[in-house]
Amino acid sequence: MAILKAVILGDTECGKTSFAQRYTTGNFPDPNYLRTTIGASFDTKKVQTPSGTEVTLSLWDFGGQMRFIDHLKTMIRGAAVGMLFFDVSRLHTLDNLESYWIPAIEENSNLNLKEGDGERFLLVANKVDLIDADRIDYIANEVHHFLQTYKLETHFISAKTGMGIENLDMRFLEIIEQFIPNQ
Ligand code: G3D
Ligand code: MG
Repeated sequence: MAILKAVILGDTECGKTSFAQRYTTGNFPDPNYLRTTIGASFDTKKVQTPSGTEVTLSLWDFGGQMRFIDHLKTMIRGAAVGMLFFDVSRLHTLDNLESYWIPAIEENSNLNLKEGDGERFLLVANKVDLIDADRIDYIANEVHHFLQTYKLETHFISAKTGMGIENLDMRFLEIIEQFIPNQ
């Protein structure tokens, strides 16, 4: 079975671990048990692409502490696909994707997001349960830049309520299918 490496990147507290837990176990973790991720953690998940190919996804979740920067490099190396997380209630986390996380990917891999590899990633706008609809319209406008510049498609989700996760999952499977490494 093909193994595909996927990375989840973005500032701390954006809900990456909450999402990864829900994605691999189906449950939102009890915040009392959600400790700040130290270094990087990874989990595997067997998925089936739309055409029926089975793939083992190794999903890497980076903790975000800069003293573990070496883990970040290891994590990014060899990643085929991924998700870039920001928190809709803290929009500087969106800016940091462009100023920090996208350059970090490009420096530690042979991917170039502006030159087509943006299609390997999804932009994930998490915590939509915290904001109202007007605000979502405003943010949809802000993320348009990422679509134009990197072809990064945005998904609004709540790792807490589960909103938007089914769509994100379906779309991610299509991307996985497109980038399964040759056996
Ligand atoms: P990280 O892995 O990106 O650092 P975490 O983020 O998954 O550790 O989540 C950080 C905090 O945000 C946690 O709360 C978590 O419960 C909360 N959170 C994650 N996703 C959502 C969401 O969709 N909506 C809301 N409202 N909260 C979310 P604590 O209280 O532990 O800091
Ligand atoms: Mg975490």
